[in-house]
Amino acid sequence: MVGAVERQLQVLLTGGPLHFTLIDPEKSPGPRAAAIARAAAGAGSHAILLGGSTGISPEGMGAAAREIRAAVPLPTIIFPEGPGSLTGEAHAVLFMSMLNSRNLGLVIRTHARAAPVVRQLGLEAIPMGYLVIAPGMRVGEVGEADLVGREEVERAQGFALAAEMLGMRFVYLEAGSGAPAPVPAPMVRAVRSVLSIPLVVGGGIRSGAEAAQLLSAGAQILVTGTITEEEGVGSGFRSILAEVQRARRG
Ligand code: 1GP
Repeated sequence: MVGAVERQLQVLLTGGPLHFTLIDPEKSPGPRAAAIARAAAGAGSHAILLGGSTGISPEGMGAAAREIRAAVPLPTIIFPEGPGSLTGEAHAVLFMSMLNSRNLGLVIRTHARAAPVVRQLGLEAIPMGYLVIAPGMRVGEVGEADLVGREEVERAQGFALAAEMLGMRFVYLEAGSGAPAPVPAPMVRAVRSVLSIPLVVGGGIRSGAEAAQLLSAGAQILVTGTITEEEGVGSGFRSILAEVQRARRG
């Protein structure tokens, strides 16, 4: 069943592409997370994702989600690292399968353990296929990803289409947090061309120019994390948001 947060995102997507701000509660605990969220919302970001580090606790996640929800009216969505990321303080969780992991736990087995907890917490689950593209960075290593090469466009299309056929309602192409370059625009364009569900792109987006390339290739949701952890909501972040707003107007 499509929940309230997902419906809200669907409505927003009818107006053009969106931007999500990823905040890591380990690097930016409670009050700092809220400050980043406030600034990001002020700059026009559409949702807050909470996640990132390994070893996050439900308490840390809960405190950050609580403070963010008190600070901004945006959807606050868990971008889980594992069951330890779950807290009922958030609005929703990206219930995602790492499609190209060699570890079955990250494909489906952890989900079987987490699903009853998600239900018990009353969290909205947003089903998503998550595909790690080279270089993959830390999530590629920890996630034991069988990385999709940057030129392996048809392989990426196959995974994405399989996710849609399995009933997942979003596909996320991830280059890895802090990647030296984002997912290549030709791959984004090719994947988008076979999908009818929204395409999320993240990892290594640091400039308006990169955002513009990805948006014109058909990315519907851009995710950035490192830029705000390192620079706060500065000119780089604002230039990315300006491109998203331009695409929404255009
Ligand atoms: C990581 O795609 C997100 O999962 C964001 O990446 O930290 O490089 O912005 P960055």
